Amino acid sequence: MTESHTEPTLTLHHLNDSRSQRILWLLEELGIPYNIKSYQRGPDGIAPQELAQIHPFGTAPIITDGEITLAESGAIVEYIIDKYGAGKAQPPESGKLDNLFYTHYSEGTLMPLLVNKLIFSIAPSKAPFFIRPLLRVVFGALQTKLIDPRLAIHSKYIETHLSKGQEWFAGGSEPTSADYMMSFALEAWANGYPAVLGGKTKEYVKRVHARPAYKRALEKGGEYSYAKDNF
Ligand SMILES: N[C@@H](CCC(=O)N[C@@H](CS)C(=O)NCC(=O)O)C(=O)O
Repeated sequence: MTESHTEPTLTLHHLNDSRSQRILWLLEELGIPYNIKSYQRGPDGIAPQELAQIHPFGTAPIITDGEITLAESGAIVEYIIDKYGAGKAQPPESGKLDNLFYTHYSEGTLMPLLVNKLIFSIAPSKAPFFIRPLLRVVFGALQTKLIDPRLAIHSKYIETHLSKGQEWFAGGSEPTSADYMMSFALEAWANGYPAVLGGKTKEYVKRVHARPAYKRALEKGGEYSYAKDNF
């Protein structure tokens, strides 16, 4: 009998140092056959134009699967688990609400705060040199008054949740959509601004990084700045 090698229909459009790393981790955990097409950010950090030819947003991740083209990592995570999960990555009954909450909270609230923090930190250095001192004062005040107090609230909230003695956000024995979504936000936070993160949260990020599937995802995706555990 001859072996049949059918090409996977699913392709992940992967940008270096980006949210598409969480999709790679998911695909490796689930053991789903997939193609990967890699894109590199330019020197300005912006995604290359080729990504906008796949989906008008031009951001990562994007997947294509037969006729389907899908952007937005939360939608992609849910689509893949639903279509290819074969019963894996499901929360226990007791963790369904947590799974729902953390799956949406990551991109809905946490990532916008972290992205604002990043923009406010780097904006002054992008301005003409003579207005940089003024901008440093303005953006510094915005961080201190607006962003940092909120990040402190969110850090405490996440730490309290992860202090209940459970390994994963939905409380089961394996990662679920909540973890695929929270992993990127927390590893980016741990690498950029670790001081305010709690011990259980840091342990959680290290737990994600220790998964064999996560390590395989790193090999497939190439250089990724947020996988370092030096926090
Ligand atoms: N909420 C979207 C955000 C997508 C997004 O902003 N992706 C970033 C990478 S982490 C990107 O492609 N940035 C490059 C650019 O904006 O040029 C998602 O979760 O997919």
